[in-house]
Amino acid sequence: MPARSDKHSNTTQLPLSKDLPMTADAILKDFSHYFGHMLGRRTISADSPFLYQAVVFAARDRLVERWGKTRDAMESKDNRRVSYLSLEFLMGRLLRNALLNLGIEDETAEALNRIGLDLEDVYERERDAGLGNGGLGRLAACFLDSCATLKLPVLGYGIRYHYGMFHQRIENGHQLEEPDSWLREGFPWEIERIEFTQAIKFGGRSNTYTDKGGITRYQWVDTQDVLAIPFDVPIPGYENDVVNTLRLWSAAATDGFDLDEFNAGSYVDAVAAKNAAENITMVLYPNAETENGQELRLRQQYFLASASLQDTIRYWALHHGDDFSEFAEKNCFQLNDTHPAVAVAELMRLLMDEHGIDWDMAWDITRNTMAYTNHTLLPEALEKWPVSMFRRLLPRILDIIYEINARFVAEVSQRWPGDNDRIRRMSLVEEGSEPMLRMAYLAIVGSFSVNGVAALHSKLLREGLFRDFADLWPEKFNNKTNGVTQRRWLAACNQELAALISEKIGNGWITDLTQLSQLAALADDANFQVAWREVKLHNKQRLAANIEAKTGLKISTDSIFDVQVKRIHEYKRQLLNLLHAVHLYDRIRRGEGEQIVPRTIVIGGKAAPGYAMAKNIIKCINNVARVINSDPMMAGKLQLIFYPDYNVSGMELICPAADLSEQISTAGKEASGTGNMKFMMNGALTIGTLDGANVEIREAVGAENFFLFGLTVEQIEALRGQYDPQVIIDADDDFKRVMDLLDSGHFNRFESGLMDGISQAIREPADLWMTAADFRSFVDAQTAAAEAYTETENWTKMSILNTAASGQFSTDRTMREYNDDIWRLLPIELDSD
Ligand code: 62N
Repeated sequence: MPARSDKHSNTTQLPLSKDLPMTADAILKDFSHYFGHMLGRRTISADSPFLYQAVVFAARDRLVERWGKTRDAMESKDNRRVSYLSLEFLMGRLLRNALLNLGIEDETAEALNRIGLDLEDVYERERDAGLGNGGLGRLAACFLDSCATLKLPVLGYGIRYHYGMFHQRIENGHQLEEPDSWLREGFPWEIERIEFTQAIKFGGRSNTYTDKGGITRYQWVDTQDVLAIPFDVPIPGYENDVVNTLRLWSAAATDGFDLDEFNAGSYVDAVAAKNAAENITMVLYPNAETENGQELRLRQQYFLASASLQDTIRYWALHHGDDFSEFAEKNCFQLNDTHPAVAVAELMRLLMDEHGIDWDMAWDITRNTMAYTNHTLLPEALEKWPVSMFRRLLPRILDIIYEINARFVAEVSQRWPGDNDRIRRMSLVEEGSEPMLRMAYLAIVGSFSVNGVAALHSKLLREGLFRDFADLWPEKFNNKTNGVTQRRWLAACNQELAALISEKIGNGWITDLTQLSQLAALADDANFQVAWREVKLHNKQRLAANIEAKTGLKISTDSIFDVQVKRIHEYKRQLLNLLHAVHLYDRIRRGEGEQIVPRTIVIGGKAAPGYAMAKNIIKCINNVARVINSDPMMAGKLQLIFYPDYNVSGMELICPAADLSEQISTAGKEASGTGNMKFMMNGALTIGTLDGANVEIREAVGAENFFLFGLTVEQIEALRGQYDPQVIIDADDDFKRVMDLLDSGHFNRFESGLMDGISQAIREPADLWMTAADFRSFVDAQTAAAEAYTETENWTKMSILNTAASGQFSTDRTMREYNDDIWRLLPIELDSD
């Protein structure tokens, strides 16, 4: 191939040698080269990190070839592209999915076999890339997989945290947080791109001057700059030769950083002070819903927004110079919640201050490129920042937000003259002793699209949280129900079920999940049912081994695996699950053991380190678990497991093994849920409330294949103000006994008072989560589920029907909808097409 010159910039392209073969021979040869020559190792032992690294390098070479071709195809077309801005990408492990998508899992396994190694052991060496808290971060990762598979030109922009989501250790039932130094042995997937480094401004002040044309312009001066260095991670599509990019920014000090603040004698101190800059990307904030206001967090948000926008504009200038007339046609920024919402003001600043564009044109561009996705209905979780903090850290950005607000308020008062209350409600600035910026409102005002993540959630946004804005701009609001990628959440994590499905209906479901509906015709087939149960049993055995390795507890696979894994939060109601566990314990103790269907309850999830109630819930679960698991009366009937350090890799073992999926949030509180979809896809039945995407799951699978319980959103709202949990408890003997057990000290013999907090929370008339209100219907639905489980053939049928009906919960569908309604991208056309 001849060297190719680039018409836009003064560069030439290095011709790649012939494409690398995808054979076991070639993979083994490359592996040996990396292990022996590059990493300089000779001794092969299964648990060596270098072995894992050498396998990654061999795979990465094959990705890099396709990466270059993808880039060439995009550059030659200059088509519209999307930047997905997210503070979190919860990628998990990458090797198995990379090999699956490249179509070389068998060849790589064969290559390693020849030198006596097992690819499965190599997979186990990889640490999770835990750059996210939970659903929001994992959704971003699933989106990237689907976009690459659909050949959509979507670039992920995030932060390369040095420390990802903390590891959870359980000691005497308490959660202890340990740092996740996931980069310590290196992250062989990434490629550092120092050539695209950007400078990010902080502090200083904003200044006006008059330009050559006599126009007043603004300048942000006397700043302390921090460098943003990008690290690229390849994102392969499924067997389509597309490789997209996840670009993660890492902070570094500039050479001049702070040096002038020290005298000549303090050179060493001055260099040490570079830490302040580099701290920006040190650690992921582990808050899943609230806890706001940390200055370092605002720095992270602005750092991501500014670096990513500058990178986009740098690329734009390569092709278009200073002509921004088509910028909005060719670019779109999808904001993953309000975390990167400061991008609205930052794009205004870059266009005006750095590129000389006037306000009206800059605003036109901004409002036609930004799109905002909301992920929460909890009003207390909406991000707000003190104006004073913005003034200190981002003075020029604050100017711009004030100007946006002034023009916006004028628009509102023109539409509703004299409606001062409405203006106060809608203002981007919340007045008070400490004025605050409302980031969700900034995102709405600055975007052309605002979406929720499940049908119910989007409806509640329009009618509740964002009602005033939906009145003003109804056309902006839309729904995009979440999904999950079936490549990771079925094909890779449940290979036995995947093989069984493909044997019957072919493997088209891997890129078209709706094909799973063909399984419905087999739901009554006796032989298929036997095979289906066999796979579930193997997956339960695999999880049992994993739980024993982690906790030392042996669990019985001859029981319902009843699973709730997700972040610990009051609205998700792990407490309701615990009440049911105590109720079963109580029944068995009172001699009803014969009537109890054996059950293993698994609860897993992390609590935000500052969320005392969530940490207390973990402790209480562990205390109840210890009593249950050590009581001989419970043997063969009931076990309660707290799964420690739940993460992406944990879910890959858990969701294939579950019989019953707990989705039990208070109606109107869970935006969507995505774990619910992973469980359904793997043949679990759901016990759930009418909340988030549960509503759509139940519609898809049919009410008869779903265990519904609990109050609806409307009933919850109607009950507020007259809710009296004590009356509910007193009227229900089962509930009374459960509360008495909790209050008696039975589960906390030497820890007096431990259960008081949760007991009081359940009895609290102002309990936002109304746990007691749903106790009876939850217990009844659990009883129905247990009875259904004993009818093995019918249960298997329902399980198959759940998988069969999960087709719409693929992120392939979600991404098609984003693309049809918001992004309007053309697929990447490779030369080979
Ligand atoms: C989840 F700003 N949200 C939803 F730092 N948030 O709860 C779930 F405080 O219902 C959805 O299915 C899912 O998004 C995907 O749409 C969620 O995971 C966070 O992780 C989060 C992280 C940080 C913050 C706030 C929320 C912070």
